[in-house]
Amino acid sequence: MDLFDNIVENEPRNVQLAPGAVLLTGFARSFETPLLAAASSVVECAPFRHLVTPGGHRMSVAMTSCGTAGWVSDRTGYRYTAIDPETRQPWPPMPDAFVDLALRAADKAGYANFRPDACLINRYGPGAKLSLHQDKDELDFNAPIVSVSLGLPATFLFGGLNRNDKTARYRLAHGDVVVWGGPVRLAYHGVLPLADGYHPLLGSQRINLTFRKTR
Ligand code: MD3
Ligand code: FE
Repeated sequence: MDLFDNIVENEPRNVQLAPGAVLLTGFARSFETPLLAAASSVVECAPFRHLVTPGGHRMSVAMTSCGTAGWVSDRTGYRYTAIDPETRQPWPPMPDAFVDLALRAADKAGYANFRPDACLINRYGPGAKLSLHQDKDELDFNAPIVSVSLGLPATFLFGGLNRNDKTARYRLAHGDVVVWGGPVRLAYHGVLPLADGYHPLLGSQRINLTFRKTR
């Protein structure tokens, strides 16, 4: 690979992964500083926690939320709540930098006027993974989900509408944004165990933001 190849490969691209799924490579890179500052302020009010699944397993990914709804799991099931059960306070409001980025990314992918009411923040350390699942706790499947990857790269698994459908693998790197809507909104997806590494801004972590319209 010569220098020219490298420049071309690092150019931001819009890639259609499947009908309804658009990868905007590097889209969030120019917003990394305000996004990470906003994420830190959310985490100060609503700390990361390892939720327990209905099956009783502690999730390896640490999570928190902001917006008027936050995602919660415990022995009784999964749901969105207005109150953070840990702090017993409303979830922190969604920072302007978050709303702005989600709206712009959705717009670029062809989904005008995206107004998320929840943002889940996932923190992966080395070895953390997310098993294959569907996001179906939201009430409005017409709205897309916008995901933003920050920090260490991860291998993302993207399947079909049935758990047993064949999965494709995509590498998601710092600043990559994916908009998931239309036919893939209910597709199975997951994240392979995070490989150890070092990112200049985030150290040995990956942070993923997912913006959702839950109602
Ligand atoms: C495809 N997060 O929070 S983001 C999740 O990297 C979640 O932390 C992963 O899955 C992460 O629920 C993946 C990409 C993503 C998010 C939602 C989707 C892909 C999706 C919904 C439908 C189809
Ligand atoms: Fe998901």
